[in-house]
Amino acid sequence: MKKALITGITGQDGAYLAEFLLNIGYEVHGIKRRSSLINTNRIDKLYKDPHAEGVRFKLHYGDLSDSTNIIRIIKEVQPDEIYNLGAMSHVKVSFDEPEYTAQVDGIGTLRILEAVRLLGLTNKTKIYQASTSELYGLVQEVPQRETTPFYPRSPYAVAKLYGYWITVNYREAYNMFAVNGILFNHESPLRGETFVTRKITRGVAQIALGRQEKLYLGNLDAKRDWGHAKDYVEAMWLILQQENPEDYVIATGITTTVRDFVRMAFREVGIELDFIGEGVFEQAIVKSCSNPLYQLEKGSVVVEVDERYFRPTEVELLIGDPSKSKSKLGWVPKYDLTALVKDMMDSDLKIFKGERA
Ligand code: NDP
Ligand code: GDR
Repeated sequence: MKKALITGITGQDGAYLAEFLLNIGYEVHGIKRRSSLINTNRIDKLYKDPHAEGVRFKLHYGDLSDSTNIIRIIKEVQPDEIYNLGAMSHVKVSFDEPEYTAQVDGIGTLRILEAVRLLGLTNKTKIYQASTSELYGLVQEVPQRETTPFYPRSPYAVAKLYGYWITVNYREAYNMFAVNGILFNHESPLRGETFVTRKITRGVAQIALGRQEKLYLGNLDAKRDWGHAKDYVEAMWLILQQENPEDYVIATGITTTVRDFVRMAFREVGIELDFIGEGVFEQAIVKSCSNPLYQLEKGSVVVEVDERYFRPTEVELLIGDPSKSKSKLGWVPKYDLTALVKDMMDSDLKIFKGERA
């Protein structure tokens, strides 16, 4: 039975990846941080009493800022595969916590690689590094592919740039199977609530149900290549199953503005919008509401721009070229953007109607 170790198992991707790996027969170990409140909501359904027989899902306390626990856990688990998904993953927050972000997202990656090397596991343990389309930052080329030059635009992206290159360096220096998945934005009903897509789907659900008047957002012009996290964790696994260690872009190849994502989410509940005004004065108002369940008056303002959500340096356009992952990995995503928005809206409506925890 193959053993996988996942850092960031309590996050969006960690939860989907753990479920996927358990379904294909892996023993899955995860590193979770100690917190004053329980932070395992996303993986609670995978949890089994460790006293029971044949349990294949195990959690260990740890933190990417502490090499000693990383070494101890890797020594204990002796994993065949490590998925390094743990990170301070919020771009805007990284401007407020730049040093911590560098410690965890940058040096944290080194801690994993070095632990595997020091423990003599270079021939056994394959390492997946969660790299990101944020590395491309300021547009150098579109669509962005494996060979596109990087130009990071946030402390988060700069930290991830270190993670990217230290992974490449350990691969070349020590002949390790250490690889980067350069994943473009991927979302789901499990997405953190302060990332823009989930903020929108939660906001739309609450507005439709009459519990909230408006949604405040930042840059509506930003363009992202959005896919579904369920599809993207399968790509992570495929990358580690290849004969040769190589880096891959995982993306849909289609880009959409934040404004259009808002439009699509409202459309899911039968509400059409008009956008009026420009820049910080832009607003979305209700043009029509065809769903009798939701009593929204024509002309009411449902979205406003608030400059507090602007970033000191923004990434305006991301669009990935998934040709290599399609041809070499045979990766085929099942969700398009419409299906993603529907999945997220259905889930958030259920949550706010009290039909789902
Ligand atoms: P989330 O923010 O949902 O999850 C991040 C995970 O990292 C959580 O489990 C979190 O723990 C954990 N974590 C945070 N700080 C530490 C630390 N100091 N030590 C150990 N663990 C820590 O992110 P996603 O699941 O969306 O993303 C997974 C990875 O992929 C991240 O590295 C992210 O940067 C990267 N990525 C994500 C993309 C996306 O669109 N989702 C695209 C490209 C890359 P806790 O639950 O306790 O906070
Ligand atoms: P991103 O995701 O920065 O691309 O990083 P996020 O959803 O935070 O922002 C996407 C775009 O939307 C704009 N935006 C807003 N963003 C947030 N969070 N809140 C708002 O109110 C808002 N209004 C507009 C942003 O300015 C931005 O342009 C995500 C993370 O998962 C990273 O960890 C990952 O590496 C990248 O995706 C790929």
